[in-house]
Amino acid sequence: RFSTAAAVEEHITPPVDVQHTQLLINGQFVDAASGKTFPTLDPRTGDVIACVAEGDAEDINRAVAAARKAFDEGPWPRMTAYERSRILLRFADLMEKHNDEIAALETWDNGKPYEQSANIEVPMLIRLMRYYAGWADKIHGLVVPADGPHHVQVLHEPIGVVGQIIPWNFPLLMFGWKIGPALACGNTIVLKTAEQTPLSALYVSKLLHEAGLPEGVLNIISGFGPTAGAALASHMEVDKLAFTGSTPTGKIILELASRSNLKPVTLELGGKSPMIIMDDADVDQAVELAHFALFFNQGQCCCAGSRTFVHERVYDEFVEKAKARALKRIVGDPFRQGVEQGPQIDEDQFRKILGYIKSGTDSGATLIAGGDRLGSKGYFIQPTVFADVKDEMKIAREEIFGPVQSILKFSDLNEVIRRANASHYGLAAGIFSNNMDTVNTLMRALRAGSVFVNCFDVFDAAIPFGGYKMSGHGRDKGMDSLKNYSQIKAVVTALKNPAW
Ligand code: TXE
Repeated sequence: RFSTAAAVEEHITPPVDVQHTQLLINGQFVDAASGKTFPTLDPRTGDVIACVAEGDAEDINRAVAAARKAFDEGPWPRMTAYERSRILLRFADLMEKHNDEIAALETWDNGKPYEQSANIEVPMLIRLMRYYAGWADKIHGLVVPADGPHHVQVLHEPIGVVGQIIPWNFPLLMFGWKIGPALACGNTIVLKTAEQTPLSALYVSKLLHEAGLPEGVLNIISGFGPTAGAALASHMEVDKLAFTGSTPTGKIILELASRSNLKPVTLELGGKSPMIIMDDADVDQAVELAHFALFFNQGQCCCAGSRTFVHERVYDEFVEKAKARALKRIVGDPFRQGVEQGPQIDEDQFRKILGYIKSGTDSGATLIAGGDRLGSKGYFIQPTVFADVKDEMKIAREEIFGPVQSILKFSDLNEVIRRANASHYGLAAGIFSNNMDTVNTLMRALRAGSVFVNCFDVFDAAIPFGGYKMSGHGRDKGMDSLKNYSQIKAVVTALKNPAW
């Protein structure tokens, strides 16, 4: 049984005030040059939370000029790496102090359960900042034993002004994945938040300045993709661009970068990740893991395990139990204790998901749970499960980005490898098995940037994350992300006396 209508229609007042709605340029909160604002909405109701300054090309110009000056003349790239590291550590401490306010703002603007924001996501952001603070003074070059009478050094330098564009599904974590490595390497930044979720990045950026970040190093522009985002991607003074979002927008970004100054681009895009349940599985555990892999964050994860492949020997039992688990999922106001699923982010996503549910039914998949909205306002959707899904159906090929599980049957290992890899995407894959040979075969054969074995969505700061194929290029998190934000300089010095 779904949670009662009351759980999605009686709302708890968020325990936080909105403090910052302006753009952050050169260390100051300022209005947009045009004076325009746009509303950011509460996904529980569709009501306006606050009106936020709407940045466009002119504001991107102002922010890039500030970041350029901070890079070319400011103290940031010139201070010692240890000093940069200490600022990031102080930032982490301040966020720890304000953990619950930050979490409340994130939940209000995004709709994710408060318990998830407060106990998982804000702590992960804090851990991430400490992780990159630790890297700041460990990024060093090489001395290379080249042939000939030369002393050869390879220096790792910051790349310059970095443009970053992030989505709305994990507003704070995406903010951290982007700014952490860029700051540790000594770059300056112009970051555009998603139009659906501008609030939490502004709040924590204020704390970062309190921690000692010099002005102009981090500039935050709220605004829309085709205006502010496109201006950032095509800016001639931006030295590198990092993007997380949809595959179609990733293509546009790459084109804008190549048409302007050929800035290098890293992309983290969509996915259609397989979650493979083998026949040796404990079915109860497998159901729970596959449920988490898909439904976590209202199904709004780029790496969601959105094709649940189940071995034919355990298929019937799995389907029955997956249905029961989905029916038990607690949907409601995300500020309510114990709620597992809040509303989807906005009307567009809500309609898109309901469209996919209709497509699943129309194409002959068996709807075994959910299938409709929940309540009469806001963007709540029933946890939905389809069985008997076939590879060629739209729901098995395209990113739904919502609480809709698709279960597919398979009968042998080679078959599931072929079918799991038959996707333009390659972001993640899950394996559930205790058979070492099966796990080893699968984890080597699956073409995905993350393979989770008997777990899913483990996002620790130290683990690199990114995609194969049309899921993007480059890696966020881990030491690999530092490469995105470093320039390499070879210094070759002629030796007068090669003997020494
Ligand atoms: O994404 P967009 P949307 C997928 C998911 C979702 C779909 C659409 O399937 O249903 O994308 O979501 C900025 N130039 N993902 O429309 O458009 C935009 O302002 C420059 C997967 O929200 O990619 C926002 O800041 N920037 C994903 C960011 O791009 C532009 C997370 C993401 O928006 C732009 C989110 C332009 N022309 C959605 N157009 C993941 N990989 O995690 C838009 N933007």
